[in-house]
Amino acid sequence: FIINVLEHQDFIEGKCDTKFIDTHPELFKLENTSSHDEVRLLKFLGEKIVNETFGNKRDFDKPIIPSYDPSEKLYGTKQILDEKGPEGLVEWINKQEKLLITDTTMRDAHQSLLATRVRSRDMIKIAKATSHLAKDLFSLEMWGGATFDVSYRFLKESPWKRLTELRERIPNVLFQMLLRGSNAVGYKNYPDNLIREFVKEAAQSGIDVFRIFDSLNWLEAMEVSVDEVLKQGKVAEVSICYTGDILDKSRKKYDLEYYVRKAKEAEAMGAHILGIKDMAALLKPAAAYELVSTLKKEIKIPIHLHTHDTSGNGVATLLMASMAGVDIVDTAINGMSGLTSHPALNSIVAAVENTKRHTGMSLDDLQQISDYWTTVRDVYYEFESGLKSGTTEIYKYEIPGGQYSNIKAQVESFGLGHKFKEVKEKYIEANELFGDIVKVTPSSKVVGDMAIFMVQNELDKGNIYEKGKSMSYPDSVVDFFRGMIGQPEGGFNERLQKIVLKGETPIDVRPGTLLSDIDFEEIKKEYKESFNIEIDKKDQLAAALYPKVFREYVEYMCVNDEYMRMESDVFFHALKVGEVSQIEMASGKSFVVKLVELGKTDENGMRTVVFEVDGFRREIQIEDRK
Ligand code: 3PY
Ligand code: ZN
Repeated sequence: FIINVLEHQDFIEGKCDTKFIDTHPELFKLENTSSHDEVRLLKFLGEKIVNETFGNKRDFDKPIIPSYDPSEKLYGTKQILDEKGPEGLVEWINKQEKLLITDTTMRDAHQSLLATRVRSRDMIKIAKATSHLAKDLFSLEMWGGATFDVSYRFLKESPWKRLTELRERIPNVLFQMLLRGSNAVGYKNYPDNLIREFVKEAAQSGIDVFRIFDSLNWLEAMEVSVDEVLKQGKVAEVSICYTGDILDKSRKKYDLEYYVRKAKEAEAMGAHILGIKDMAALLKPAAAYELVSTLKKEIKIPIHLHTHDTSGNGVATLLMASMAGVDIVDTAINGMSGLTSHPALNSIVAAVENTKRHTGMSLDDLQQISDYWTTVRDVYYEFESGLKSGTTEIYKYEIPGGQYSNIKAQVESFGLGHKFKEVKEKYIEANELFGDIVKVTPSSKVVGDMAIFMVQNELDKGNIYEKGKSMSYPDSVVDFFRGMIGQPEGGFNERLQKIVLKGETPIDVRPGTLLSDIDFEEIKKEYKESFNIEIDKKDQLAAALYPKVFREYVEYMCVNDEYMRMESDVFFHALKVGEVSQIEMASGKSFVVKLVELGKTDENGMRTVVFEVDGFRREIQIEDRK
């Protein structure tokens, strides 16, 4: 049959809303009465096959979900928080001699290794086993950072649904998210009412620990988020980003005294836990010992250390921090650890066994979870960064884990692939020009964009003040100098600021105080008018945070299904010729689909793809866009 819907004029012109299909039942009078679900599915697969995979696909092993005792009673950190509140949890943490462990596999590990592409399906399948086999975890970081944006933009799934589904399956371990202070889970400052509503909804949907940071370590910018987390009765982990090298006494700006001062400010703000956020893996082992042992004397709240393994020194850093008395450390299950990701969870557990900091976790159980992820990871091979070994050049460039694995592709997209090394060198120079700032989302993007701009325009520290006078700078750089990202330690480079702003006066207050409130009713109305749908608070928040991305997601959903239940090998690579797969749709209905053959492209540029669905032959024509 021909899929009639694709040929309807309204569809071609994009004038579809969620009622489009319901109001045109004639489009579905197909031979063998194919269902809507089936039509959508074949179109999805056909598109991928004709324009991406051509019916080829690697063989992937099936991930094995480890067995566990489902009758086992689960009582973990989540129950401690729910029963005793954040203060009770802090008291419990302070009493522990064991090293507490956070697993970042479901958030930062794949954000840093696989461009944040890991789908909910793969997390949900291992969720129950994780709740049993890793029941002694302190927390699971499974939300925030880039996951929100990427879920809608690339995976076409709702991050809210991920949160709810995981919460249902993991009732015993705290869920943790990364919140970029006034940038929430985005790249710019948002109005205060959006930050508050977002925190409230996230807390009510299952987030327990909010790791809050500001990309310039400007604590004022975190006040609204911290206040709302406290109001929600959840755990506020106020984080200070680590940059520079406290062991290098010639670098004065970010010395030990700086971190002690910031930690005390965080404690005074009402933080339950202090996070040390070493996003670029710059905290060397001996520095970790010095920093943690000093902070343990200076503040009373527990310390949670986050680092990456880009240099190859990550495990050593965590072990030295453990010896200095750090309370909690971030790790990733071994199959998803190392390099731009985090130090390996199982390895840390093994390293502290039979010491007073032993975690109580079972290496055999953790191995099974790691094996699952190793197999799952294979399907995501096209998102791997290609980095093969740890590199100490990170100490020089100070590029965060996620950006380091990404920047090569970004540089290539500007046609500057051959100048990659030069861009990295300019990253150092751009940072110096900005007065040595903390580099983490979104300030790291400012430095990265500036570095690329400097290479493109042959700018350097010497010539920028003359040659760069008449140039217009990347939006992120302009925003930074306008004060829209916040106030950097030590202030702006005013000479450069004048060149970039060209007469505009920068702000020196928190941008949130100048932004008007988001009108959620207005957003609701807009979606009602455009798509004839009622969107709830979660979707309204997504629309406010990412107006374009969320609108495109809703448009996509108008003509496609939600493929959250589809296996990732099919989602990313469709089927190879001859392959048979049982595919589950959002409605719960499933089809047994076989890719029979791929026809030739006809004179109108259309290609026929032949499937068998539940034993019936189906043909679909897809535009060949190659
Ligand atoms: C994020 O902001 O997403 C980060 O992971 C920063 O390190
Ligand atoms: Zn990180």
